[in-house]
Amino acid sequence: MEHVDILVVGAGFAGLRALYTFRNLGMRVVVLEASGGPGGVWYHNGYPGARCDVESFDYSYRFSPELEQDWRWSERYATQPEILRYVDHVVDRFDLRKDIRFNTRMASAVFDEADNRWTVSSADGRTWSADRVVLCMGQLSTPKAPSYQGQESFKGRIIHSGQWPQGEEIDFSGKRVGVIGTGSSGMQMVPVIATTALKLTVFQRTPNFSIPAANAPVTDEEDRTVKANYAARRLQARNSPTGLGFIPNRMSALDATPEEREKVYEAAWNRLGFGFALAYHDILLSMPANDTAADFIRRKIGEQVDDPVVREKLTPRGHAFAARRPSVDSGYFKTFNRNNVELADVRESPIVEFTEEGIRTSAKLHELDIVIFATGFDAFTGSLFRPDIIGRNGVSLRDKWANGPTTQFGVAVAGFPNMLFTAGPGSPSLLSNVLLSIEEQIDWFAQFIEFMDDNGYTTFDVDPKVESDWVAHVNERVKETLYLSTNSYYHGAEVAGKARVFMPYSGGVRGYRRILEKCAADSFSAFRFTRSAAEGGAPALKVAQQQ
Ligand code: NA7
Repeated sequence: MEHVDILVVGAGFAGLRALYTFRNLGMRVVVLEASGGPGGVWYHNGYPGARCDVESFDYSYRFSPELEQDWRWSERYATQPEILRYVDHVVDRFDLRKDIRFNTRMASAVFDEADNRWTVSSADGRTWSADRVVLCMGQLSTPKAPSYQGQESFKGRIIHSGQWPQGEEIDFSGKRVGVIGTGSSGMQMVPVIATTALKLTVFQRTPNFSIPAANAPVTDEEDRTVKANYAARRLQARNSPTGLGFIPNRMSALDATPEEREKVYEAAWNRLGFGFALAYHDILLSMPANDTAADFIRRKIGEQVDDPVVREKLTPRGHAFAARRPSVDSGYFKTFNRNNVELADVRESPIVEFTEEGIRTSAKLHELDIVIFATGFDAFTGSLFRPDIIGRNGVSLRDKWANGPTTQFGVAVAGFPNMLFTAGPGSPSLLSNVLLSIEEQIDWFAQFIEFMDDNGYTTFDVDPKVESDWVAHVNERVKETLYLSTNSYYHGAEVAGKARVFMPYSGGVRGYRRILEKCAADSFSAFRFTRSAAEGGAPALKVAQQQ
């Protein structure tokens, strides 16, 4: 058994940052990673057209000014291969590889109350003993796929967008391809696959809002300008509600004249991507304000699609814009004007079964050679529920969260001492630039751990009352928004039977940081600390106070 100060689980963006940061504190850190390489979900999201829909300059680490200056992004929105090249560069540049155990899936983590340590076991039977565990396991990392009658009989190939075959170039030419799902993954791959496939059928359940990416190569001048002002850009991102740098228009959409709105929306449509949602500050707060944005987008979508029947089917109705995750696309809607592309509306004609030849809907049989499930992920809790994570009194995280996740500040759970996690339920997470949120949290974890060490505390835990207050606060904040007006993975609607609880924190990146900063300024008094008998005599309990 290997003894470490901190065991990090996951070598995606969060795990790598955690390793770098904790190692710099002088800690012995080991990272367990189930995959064969670093990058987290990006390692697996290798489908054609996969790219980040946050701008490259913002979806990159801020901890090293030298890294910021040296790395040259080639496009405004980086492709998956470029992101993986960046990740590899970071791993090598900061000599992280030696402490990452690849092909090592955590099977269990058990808190031992006798010595206040975690025993972590891998699926292949290795074990580690750790003072602390930091879970960086991703919020959209555990793929989910429907299971259809007759699926096994299908003679073609089935691939999930989030489990794309490694090291294999899939050739779609001459093939009849079906894509199920029209979230970001489906919308990104459809325009690309359509260019080579013989026939592409898109199985759509819910039409999605999408803003054009306006992707383009990063010019040398842009690169120079951003790099000359990187610190200011980062600051703006940190102080913006979503961490993407967009400062909301203070005006209400309802106070503008139709002509003014048209101008504002047109400018946002042409350039802002996700920033469109902040074209007026109340787009996500008021349904009438949202309607003005949604109407504009619906019109814009309509202008791109020639066939009136297809146009209507592709037009999102019945849910507020951005209340579920919108996409940022590159030519998705125009793809349906191609002769080799067909839209199969599975709300109108549901999928009945797979056959040897393809997919039979209630309308007809679609003959297919390849089916791609772009059906998303078991969000937020999927990865955390896969291993057995056992806290005090033998309680598993699965049982503790049976009615939905409960956390303190989205970083720790009562009854699971010395365990922290990044971008989880209760933090801005998927409502923000996740990379920025991860870096903010890990910097705070470093402060937290140093505080414990400086004070001789060996164990922290969460007061259940503080935890339930935080959950109540998360639930209160979301009521100010439109997020609850529709079903989405933000509140567990993506998996049948999953607890319906709103998971991310909607109070914004800046508001969240202020709460963490206040907690640190108050000597982290919202947490419970103890010293081990061995190190400080009788356990000293620092009683939790309300934050
Ligand atoms: P998403 O955004 O969760 O999208 C999944 C899509 O798959 C969505 O259109 C779903 O329709 C559809 N889906 C899921 N199950 C089915 C079934 N059974 N039948 C038909 N259609 C189905 O996942 P993505 O991979 O696209 O994107 C993940 C994240 O990556 C994204 O949010 C960004 O953060 C980037 P539904 O809307 O549920 O009706």
